[in-house]
Amino acid sequence: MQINKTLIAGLAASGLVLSGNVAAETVEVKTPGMKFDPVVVFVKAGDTVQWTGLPTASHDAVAIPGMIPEGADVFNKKEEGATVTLTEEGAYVYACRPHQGLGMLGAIVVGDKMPANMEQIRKSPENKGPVARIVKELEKQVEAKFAK
Ligand SMILES: [Cu+2]
Repeated sequence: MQINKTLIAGLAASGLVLSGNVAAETVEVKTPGMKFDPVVVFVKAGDTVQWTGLPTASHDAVAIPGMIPEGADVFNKKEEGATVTLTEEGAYVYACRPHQGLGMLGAIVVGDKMPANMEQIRKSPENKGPVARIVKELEKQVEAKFAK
């Protein structure tokens, strides 16, 4: 009995919740210069992504249609501290439109498995030029994280 109590206390202290529900988190993406940092972020469904520094140099963060999960909304953010809460699992590719040509793009992966829409992203007519470079980076990171 003492062991069980200790185990449960340990789990609670480590942030694991026995019901399986883990509190939603907010993950920050910064905009140092002409890039998003981190360029690819991994979150859970229900988590929020927050961008800081967008008004600097007139950055924005706009999801690329066809490169987000089915059923997800195309977000379009430009104010300081803008947030988006993502409930649809999969990968989201987004661009800073003023600086897309300079390679200022990012990606968000929602969920803890290989995104179901990777093939759709690969086959998108948008997958060229600077967009193709972020898609390659996204592929590299999801392979490293999820591929067995
Ligand atoms: Cu920008």
